[in-house]
Amino acid sequence: MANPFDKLKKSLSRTKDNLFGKISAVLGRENISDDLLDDIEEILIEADIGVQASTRLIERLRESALENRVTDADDVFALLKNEIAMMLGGLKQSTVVEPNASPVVWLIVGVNGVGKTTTIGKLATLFATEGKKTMIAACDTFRAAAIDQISIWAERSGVEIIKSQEGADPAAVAFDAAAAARARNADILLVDTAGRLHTKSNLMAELEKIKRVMTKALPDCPIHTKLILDGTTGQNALSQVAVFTDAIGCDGLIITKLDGTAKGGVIIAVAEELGVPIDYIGIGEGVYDLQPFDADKFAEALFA
Ligand SMILES: Nc1nc2c(ncn2[C@@H]2O[C@H](COP(=O)(O)OP(=O)(O)OP(=O)(O)O)[C@@H](O)[C@H]2O)c(=O)[nH]1
Ligand SMILES: [Mg+2]
Repeated sequence: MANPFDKLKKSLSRTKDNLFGKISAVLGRENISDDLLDDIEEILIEADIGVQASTRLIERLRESALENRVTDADDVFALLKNEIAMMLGGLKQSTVVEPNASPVVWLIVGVNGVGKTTTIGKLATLFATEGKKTMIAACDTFRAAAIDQISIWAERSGVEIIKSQEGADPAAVAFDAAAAARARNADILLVDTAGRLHTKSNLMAELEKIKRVMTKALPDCPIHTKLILDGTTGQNALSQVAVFTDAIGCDGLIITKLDGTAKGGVIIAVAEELGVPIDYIGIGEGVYDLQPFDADKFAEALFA
């Protein structure tokens, strides 16, 4: 298996080209000037880093250029790398096993197609290999195919799944899964949820109900809500965080599909503007294509 950092670098190569390839091209052209800084700012914004983070990065570059601490392309890259690592590093990740309270519940939520079910498959495999007793609740009962899909992932990762029929009440499945996880002494219960119902308010009401049932069934256990974002959607990811946070709260993000997209800069916008911790990133469709998010490594991979 490829070394994880090499894999990360390879996955981020399109984002990197979109950002630093373009910045390299303008830096080769002229000395640092206001015009050049404007060009760099435009590249940052176009690369989905967001206006707020781009403005801050340009301000830092301008200050450093005035003080003569940044004079050539290498200095510009070193400064951007450090600043980006700092923006990303301000976020704390959540721990999977918390003392004296098991199971820990992770409600996996997000709009349709972002990679919820796949991410649960990857997490289940990861946690199981780390020796954590992991279980899955199949609370996306909206489509029969969803139950089949999560069942395949459960089998692949060798973890137990609690499921029901298509059309069953997801909150009832959640209740059964909570009881089973407690009875089997599970360390972590991963809850798959629907991404689309008839309306958005239906979906939010359903997620809220699942959360309520979990909290009631496992009153002494930490119930986390992890929002899955598709890294290829760019700035739209920011509004998804706002919608889900308002409706049900969310204490961590998992950003998927960073492989093969040029829009991975959105992770910097998310960190700078929203401050919600990023727990993991998805960098492929395979079971091992998930990495804990590491700010320094991520920034390093963007410049390596
Ligand atoms: N390239 C890539 N594809 C991914 C990644 N994560 C998920 N996918 C793909 O995205 C597609 C949708 O994934 P699902 O896991 O079914 O998404 P979901 O959020 O559960 O979808 P719904 O249940 O319909 O809301 C699948 O084809 C996955 O293989 C990733 O990190 N990289
Ligand atoms: Mg799904």
